[in-house]
Amino acid sequence: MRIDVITLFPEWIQQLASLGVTGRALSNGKAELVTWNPRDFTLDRHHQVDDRPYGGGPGMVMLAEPLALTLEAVKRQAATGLVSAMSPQGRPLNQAAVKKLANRDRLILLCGRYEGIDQRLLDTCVDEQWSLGDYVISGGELAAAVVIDAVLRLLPGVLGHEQSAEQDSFSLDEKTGYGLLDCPHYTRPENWRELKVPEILLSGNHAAIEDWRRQQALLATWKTRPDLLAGAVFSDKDKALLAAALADQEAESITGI
Ligand code: 9D3
Repeated sequence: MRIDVITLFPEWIQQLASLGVTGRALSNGKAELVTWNPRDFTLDRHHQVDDRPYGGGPGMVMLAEPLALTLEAVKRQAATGLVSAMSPQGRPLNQAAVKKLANRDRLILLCGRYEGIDQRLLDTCVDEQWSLGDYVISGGELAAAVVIDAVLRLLPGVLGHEQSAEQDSFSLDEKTGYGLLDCPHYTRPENWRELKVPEILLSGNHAAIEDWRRQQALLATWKTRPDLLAGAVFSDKDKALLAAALADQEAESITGI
């Protein structure tokens, strides 16, 4: 996969090239990361990339022309590809969107700064906009970094264990059509400051362990992220596991154990 990132802070994005999963994917040649600074595509003496908003108001707006010239240079170097802007006005990113992005052989990520980008550039040169969610961050670079990390770890051969990506929370279960939060995890020691590892995980009974993990995942999702279960049609097994977990919880809250 080739990823082009248009940003006023290319060094932030370039850091990814040396770190963790993204670093490995890039050094293994599974992906190529190229950054472009719109400041290098300004034609004036001051290399101006932003200006005051028409109509007044706080902050600055990114100029259309340097971004258009940058995008034209990107496309000269590697034919076509959808242009994705990182923006608080975008569709919220989720794992289903990440999977679709990972299937492209090219990503062009445009990072906004300041109050935003001139709307005419968005209307004519940008194909889609992605947000990280309903909170404010200072610019698109962190969002692009998130997209790049989430996408690269889905590429074949990037993660150590091929299955890891598929087992993650939120990977929509093909069979049931709903995604769950992860179950709790434990490692040594068995007794840490008087806190024991759940007995079942030490039992060696793999079928029972699998059921327990599924049950814990269902319960965690039900309690913390009921939105992930909206419209879910539970299998009979999941229904039984969740009902039993909720009944246990109810009993605990009554008896206080
Ligand atoms: C008061 C209006 N603000 C819009 C919510 C102004 C504003 C805040 C932050 C304009 C731009 C930004 C910079 N943020 C991003 O570029 C951004 C972002 C975000 O702030 N939240 C979630 N996802 C993203 S992706 C890019």
